[in-house]
Amino acid sequence: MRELRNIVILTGAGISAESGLATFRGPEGLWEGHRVEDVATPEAFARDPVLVHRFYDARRENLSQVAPNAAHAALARLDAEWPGGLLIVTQNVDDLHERAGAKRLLHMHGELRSGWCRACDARVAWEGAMGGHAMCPECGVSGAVRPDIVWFGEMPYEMERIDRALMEADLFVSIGTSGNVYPAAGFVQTAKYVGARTLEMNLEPSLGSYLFDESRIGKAGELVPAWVEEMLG
Ligand code: BV8
Repeated sequence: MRELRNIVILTGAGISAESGLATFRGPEGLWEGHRVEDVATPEAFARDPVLVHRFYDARRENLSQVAPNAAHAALARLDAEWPGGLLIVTQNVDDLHERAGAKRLLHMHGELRSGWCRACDARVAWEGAMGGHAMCPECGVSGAVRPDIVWFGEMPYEMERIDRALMEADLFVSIGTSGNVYPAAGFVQTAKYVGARTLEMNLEPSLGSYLFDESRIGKAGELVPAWVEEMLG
């Protein structure tokens, strides 16, 4: 049994469900209100920036109504106490991982609390509504700030750092994700390719469930704290 030093953890909307944030494919799925191609693509933003800003402004506003749950807290504890390598790669644009205290964390699909100025290319912390006429605090240009979110057809962030961590992983863990969206849904194959153990924790089997050495079905708020207890003993 290979010594277990380096862990990569992928999280999706399911880990934030118990905090009251809608998942994408849940019954009242986030996209049911809007067709994804109407709100989460560069074409949609070019076509109707007001609608897209309203969509992300509403989600940003909603962040202040929710709090991290036991699964976020357990991963923050593991991050603080695990002596080996650890990287939490989240597909979520909410800030619940960092509000729970996680540090070794990256948002591969961007963040609601960040703006991207297309005039000066700066990424700037953003609170409140953004709207189409927002002024960039860096360069002062108005109307060039867009949500700092990776839309469909756009390259996810920090893919090199993610690939490096996957190459060195001894354990790959996937939590609260349906395995529909790439390249995230392909990480389990990369992990298996380098001989890492693979574990899934999800409310139902994901599309890639058959690829995992172990699948634990249930709520993240229960499964993740129990798993972290096992890891830290
Ligand atoms: C790209 C930000 C080039 C926006 C997001 C290969 C094959 C097919 C298609 C493609 C492919 N490669 C690329 C594509 C196209 C596309 C894609 O994958 N399309 C899909 C729909 C078929 N991918 C892209 O466009 C990506 N860019 O490919 O660039 C490239 C190529 C190679 C290498 C590099 C670059 C960009 C995709 C990113 C888009 N932006 N988010 C926003 O948030 O508004 S994606 C968004 O959707 C999320 O970030 C997340 O990634 C995905 C939603 O999935 P989940 O998080 O898993 O949520 P979901 O609701 O689906 O599932 C929740 C799960 O939780 C369920 O299983 C449920 O059972 C479970 N659950 C619920 N409650 C709980 C729970 N589990 C535990 N406890 C609970 N309480």
